[in-house]
Amino acid sequence: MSELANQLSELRGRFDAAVADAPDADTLEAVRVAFLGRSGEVTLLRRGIGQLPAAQRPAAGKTINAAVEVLEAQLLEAERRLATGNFDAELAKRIDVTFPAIAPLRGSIHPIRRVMDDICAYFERHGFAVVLGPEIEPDYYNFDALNIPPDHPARDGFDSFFLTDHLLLRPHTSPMQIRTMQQHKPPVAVVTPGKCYRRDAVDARHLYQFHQCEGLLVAQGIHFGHLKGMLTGMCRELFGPDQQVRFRPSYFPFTEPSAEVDTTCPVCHGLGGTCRMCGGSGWIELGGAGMVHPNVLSEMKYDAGAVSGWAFGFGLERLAIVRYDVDDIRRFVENEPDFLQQLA
Ligand code: FA5
Repeated sequence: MSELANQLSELRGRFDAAVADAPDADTLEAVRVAFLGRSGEVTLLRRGIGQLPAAQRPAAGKTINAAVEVLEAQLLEAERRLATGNFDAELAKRIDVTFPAIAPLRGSIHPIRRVMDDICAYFERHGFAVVLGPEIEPDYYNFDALNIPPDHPARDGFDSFFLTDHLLLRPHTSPMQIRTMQQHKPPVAVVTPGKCYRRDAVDARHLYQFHQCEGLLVAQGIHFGHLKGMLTGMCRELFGPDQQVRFRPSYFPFTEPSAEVDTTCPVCHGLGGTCRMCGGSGWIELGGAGMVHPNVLSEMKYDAGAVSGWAFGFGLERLAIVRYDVDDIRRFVENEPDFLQQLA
């Protein structure tokens, strides 16, 4: 082997070891400079070609060029190896594949929907049908047929959104009493949940869009005791046996006698004072109820002498406030995931 070949072979040995030991890109660059740089060992060998006899120079040049190609390929390969190695090391540092996976966010049924479903299930178990009705109703269904003529002051209590002179967003679900009795002869037993709208100022217990569930039972021999029993049973089912419920005499043009149903305020627990939920009374109103007025039965061509009935309309948000111990009705429409998750 020529002297040049010997020198190259010895140099290769050291080059291989240096490349194999290089822990990072900077060291690798230093190896490149030491061997292939302007004053590197291989460059010095190339310069030595000039001192060889002319006949040997072309072969020596070829040998050195071939060696440079091999060394450069080796450097490239080492660079690639280091880059991938770093990536794997970074990956190992940042990702612990044994760490428990983050569970995906799960949706849940909205608390108002849950209350609605549970009320419907309770009444269905007692033989009632669930029916739904329109949210836009003529004033006849909202008022006239419910014994509230145009000049009746009770209309003011249902601060309504009128769309035209005679068409409005329903302020209560009671129009469904009328639609039910128009379509069916007695006996009828329905519950009808849905959205209602009123021009009420929003506060801890009022929204301008809320939900009610109406109930209507008309048959022979129905009396107030049946109403009281069914509504007390519903509150027990929703709230448990310890929540106090009271029937307070009240007035609705479409029922006689009428009552409002209250329960102990879930915020002050009946203490009143400056409680902003109950306004200091210690009670919050859940809904209205009463025996269907004979004028309404007659308007529906029912024989008021032969059948009697009761009706009720409860606010679902109010029921949910009590059931889930919520301090403000607005939480049900803010759709705050943490709040909804807590009640899921
Ligand atoms: C009525 O709407 C009658 N239609 C109820 C009724 C039906 C009486 C059948 C007799 C027979 P009232 O206006 O009181 O009644 O409303 C009933 C319930 O709806 C209230 O007790 C309350 O729970 C809920 N409610 C009324 N307005 C709002 C509001 N702005 N925000 C949230 N809930 C409301």
